[in-house]
Amino acid sequence: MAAKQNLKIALQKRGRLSEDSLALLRQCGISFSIQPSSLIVSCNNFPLDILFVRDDDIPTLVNSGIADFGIVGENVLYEQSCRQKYNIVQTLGFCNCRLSIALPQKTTYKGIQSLNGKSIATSYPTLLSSYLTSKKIDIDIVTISGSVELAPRIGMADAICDLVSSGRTLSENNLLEREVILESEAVLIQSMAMTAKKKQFLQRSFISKIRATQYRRAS
Ligand code: PRT
Ligand code: ZN
Repeated sequence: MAAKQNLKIALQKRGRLSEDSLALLRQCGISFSIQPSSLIVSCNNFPLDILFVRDDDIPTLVNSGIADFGIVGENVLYEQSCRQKYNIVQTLGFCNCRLSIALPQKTTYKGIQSLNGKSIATSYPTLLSSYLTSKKIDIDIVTISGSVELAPRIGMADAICDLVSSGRTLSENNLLEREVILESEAVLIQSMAMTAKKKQFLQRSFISKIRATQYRRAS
C-alpha cells in the first residue's frame, strides 16, 4: 500500500527505458516485486513508491509534484520543455539515441539549405521547428505520432525527423541520416516542488548511490 509520505518515482511502464530504470533502483539496493499489471508498487526496504506510466507523462507528473522524481529521455523532456519545469539531477548513460533528419537515399542533399521548402514528418515538431528556425530554414512540418519512417514512401512528406540508434530502421526504409539535431540519453529529473527534507533524503539515499555506481562502472 502506498504511504502518503513515501517518495514517488515515475518510471516508464513498458518500453525501452523500463528495464534499465528498474535495474538502477536495484543497484541502489532498493527491493520490490512487480506484477505485469502493476501501476504502483511500494518498495520493500525503502519508503519509495514506483508509479508506472507512459514516458510522455513523466515530465508532467514531476513538474506537478505528483512524482518527486522520474526517469525519462532528454528527447521527450526537451520536446515538452516549454511547458515543463524540472531539475535534471543526473544523466544516466542508457537509452542513448539521436534525433535526426533523414531523406530518401535517392534525394540529392547539398547541406541543410536543401531542406528549404520541403515537408518533414516527425513526432518532435517543437524540437524540429526550433532547430530549423535557428538555421533560418523554412519547411512544412507534418506531425505524426508513429511509423514516421513510412512517411516519404507513402507521399506524406519529403523527409523525416525521428530517433535513431542503430540506424537499421532508416536503412530498411531506404533513408539516409543527414542532420543530427539532438543527442539524447535517459536522465533523472527532480520536482522543483520537493520539500528540502525530501530532497536531502533523496540525495543521500539515492542520487549519491547512482553516482557511486556510475563512478565504479567508469573506472
Ligand atoms: O508507451 P510509451 O509512450 O511509454 O513508450 P514509447 O513507445 O513512446 O517509447 P519507447 O519505449 O519506444 O522509447 C522510450 C525512449 O527510449 C525514447 O523516448 C528515447 O529516449 C529512447 N530510445 C533510444 C529510443 C530509441 N533508442 C529508438 N531507437 N526510442 C525510439 N527508438 C525508435 C525510433 O523511433 C525508430 O522507430 O527505434 C527506431 C530506430 O531504431 P534503430 O535502432 O533502427 O535506429
Ligand atoms: Zn512515449
